[in-house]
Amino acid sequence: MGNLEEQFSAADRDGDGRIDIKEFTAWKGATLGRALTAGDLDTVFADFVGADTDEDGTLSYDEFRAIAGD
Ligand SMILES: [Ca+2]
Ligand SMILES: [Ca+2]
Repeated sequence: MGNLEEQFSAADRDGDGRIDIKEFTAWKGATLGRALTAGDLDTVFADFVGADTDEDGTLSYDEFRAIAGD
């Protein structure tokens, strides 16, 4: 995987500068390199909600960085 900006760009498939839950789920699957299980999806959804600090239903770069960064 590349740096965090590259990961954000890769995750933001429609290029609108925000990562929605579908994009986040797809990115997690790509990161794990396998299909997500039902248990994975629960975790991914919890991560997404926890990361969405302004509760607008999408992740900005800063919000993404907070969970995907080092
Ligand atoms: Ca997007
Ligand atoms: Ca947000």
